[in-house]
Amino acid sequence: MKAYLVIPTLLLAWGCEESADTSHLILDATPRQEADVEVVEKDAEVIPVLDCETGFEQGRNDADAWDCLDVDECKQGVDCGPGGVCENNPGGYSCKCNDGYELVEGLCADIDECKLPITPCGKGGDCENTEGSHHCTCHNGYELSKDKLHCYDFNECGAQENPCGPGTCENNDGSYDCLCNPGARSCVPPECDHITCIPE
Ligand SMILES: [Ca+2]
Ligand SMILES: [Ca+2]
Repeated sequence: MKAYLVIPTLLLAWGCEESADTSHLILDATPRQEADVEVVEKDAEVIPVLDCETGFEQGRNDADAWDCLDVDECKQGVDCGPGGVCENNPGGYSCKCNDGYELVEGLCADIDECKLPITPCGKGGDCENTEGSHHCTCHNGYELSKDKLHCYDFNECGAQENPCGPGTCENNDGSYDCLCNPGARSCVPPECDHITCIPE
């Protein structure tokens, strides 16, 4: 729907003694008269009143014509929270959340990874939530990943020195077993400082 609004200042700007004929003014232009014509033309502009949809507002487009232009909500101070950035789009905007954040009621809020059914640390470590991430403290038999976000089983059998001594090492989740050679027996803490085989 379009309506039109005419700003009615034509006569006021011209004054009483001038002609209302614009072509006449241009032909006989003096600097002062040219200035008057400009004012008249500007003030006589017909401004349409546009019925813009939500997210748009009336303004001049690139071609200097009146149009419904997208409102950039991001430049109007939309708050996405500390963990996200505002992204403008036609007719609206969205909050793009950083890693470690999720959209909650329109804001990017920290994800509490430690409250997930299976925490990123797994059963091999304790989880501590942090803003935008989390930390893991790994139990014995587990090692921390380089990004410090996971605990993985440590393969004791892959170490340079066989922890079983006279026996075969078998890795398992969180520990390892020793299958002792003939003439050797299993020894576990606290008798020995680690799981190993000792001579019988
Ligand atoms: Ca977190
Ligand atoms: Ca292991």
